[in-house]
Amino acid sequence: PGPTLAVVGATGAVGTVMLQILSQHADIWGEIRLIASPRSAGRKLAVRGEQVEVVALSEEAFDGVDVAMFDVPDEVSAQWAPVAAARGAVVVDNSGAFRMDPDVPLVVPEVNPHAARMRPRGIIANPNCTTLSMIVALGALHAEFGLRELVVSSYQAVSGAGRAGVETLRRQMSMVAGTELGTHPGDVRRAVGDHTGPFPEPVALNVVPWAGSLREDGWSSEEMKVRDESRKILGLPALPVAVTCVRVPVVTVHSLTVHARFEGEVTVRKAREILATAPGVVLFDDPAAGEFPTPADVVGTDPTWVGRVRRALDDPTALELFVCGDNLRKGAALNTAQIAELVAAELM
Ligand code: 11C
Repeated sequence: PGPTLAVVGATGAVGTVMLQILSQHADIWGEIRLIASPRSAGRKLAVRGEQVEVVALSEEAFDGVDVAMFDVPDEVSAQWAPVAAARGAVVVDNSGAFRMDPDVPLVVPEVNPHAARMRPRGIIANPNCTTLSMIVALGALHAEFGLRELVVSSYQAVSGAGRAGVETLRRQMSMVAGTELGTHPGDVRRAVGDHTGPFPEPVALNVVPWAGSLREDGWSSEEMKVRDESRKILGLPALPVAVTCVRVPVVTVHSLTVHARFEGEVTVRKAREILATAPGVVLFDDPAAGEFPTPADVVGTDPTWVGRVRRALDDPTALELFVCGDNLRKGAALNTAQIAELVAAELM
């Protein structure tokens, strides 16, 4: 039989997509063990067409596990990923706990697969979903043109904040549907009252220029992650990155506008050729025909979709792009599964 895989956090928003992906990909695993908090233990979940009982997180739950995919809060990963690694599992962790640890590689299989082999702590980190929603396309352009600067704005879906984010948007939408709200200052806020869930402001009929927690000098944690993680994945530790993260009323799929400056002059023709042939990227860019990616079409798909490819009007070394990626698939569960599959290939 193939290696034993543990899925830790199997019942969450990302865990649910992980089980779907494991059911869709080539079946390389022996046992798949589902692990979650004691609250969820005993539940049965479908994976590979079978009902599997969820077991509670404990040291013994990792006995015999070769690869463990974690999607749990940072503090749970910080405590339990080293436990799983000490028991012999290679951990692929989707929290923020280890991403910037110099002894933990941060891996995107299309961009830096070689990094997955150097893992002195037995832990490989999976990037944040906002970084992942653009980095495959940027990695392809960097390989050809040499990236020198990034300026990005995100349009992030509520499922980035987990099930609570989705429930909050759905509830707020039911509160504003069929009304004339959105026409007077504060009317949407009064209508949704306390029901803002994980967001600091109403997200229905609104956009919120905030994701994550407050960091130094007014930056958000999400903005710092996009900067730090992009630098680490691309191997450009001094890359200038300016980023503003914004939450929008979309259930799933993060979008970004990207201004990318390169070493020398670029052409749209060459950029389109690169994006059209890069693994994991789909170029969907014909504005004359009304063709550009939007979350409503991209949701549930694997690739990074790129449209609106233009050369900067005032800088022949820079490109403007609009990028969409499913934050639960490539942004989280799919990239984690791809890394786990790289490790499994080493073991077999
Ligand atoms: C969001 N990207 O959309 C965040 C959630 O570091 O993995 C993921 C947080 C992380 O809110």
